[in-house]
Amino acid sequence: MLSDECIFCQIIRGERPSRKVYETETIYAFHDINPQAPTHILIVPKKHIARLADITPEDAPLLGEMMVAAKTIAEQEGVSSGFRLVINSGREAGQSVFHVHLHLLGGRRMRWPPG
Ligand code: DGP
Repeated sequence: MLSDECIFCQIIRGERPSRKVYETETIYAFHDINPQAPTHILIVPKKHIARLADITPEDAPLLGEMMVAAKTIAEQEGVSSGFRLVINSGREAGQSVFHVHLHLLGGRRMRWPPG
């Protein structure tokens, strides 16, 4: 299910440009427009789910596929020796686009706590 107004759904449908790095039947991944690291990729399920807080047990395989995609993309982008995955769920956590997405960050030293 794709949502008309959602910008990530528009990217998935090809109605908004993106720099795609990976695509399967269920997942689409592209460069973040506002990169926070030398490598910053967004891994997005094609199914429209607003927040991680809205997933159901039926979504478990899809979330697993996102993790496998992250590993594959990290290798493809040359950052498999060290990368970070982030999901912001809810405005308080910093989520600004309400379509679940996994941030893949790499290419620089990461700090902890993330802030
Ligand atoms: P979050 O704050 O976790 O919801 O992350 C949303 C990310 O999406 C943010 O890092 C910027 C990125 N973003 C927003 N609009 C676009 C867009 O139109 N194209 C691309 N490539 N990235 C976008």
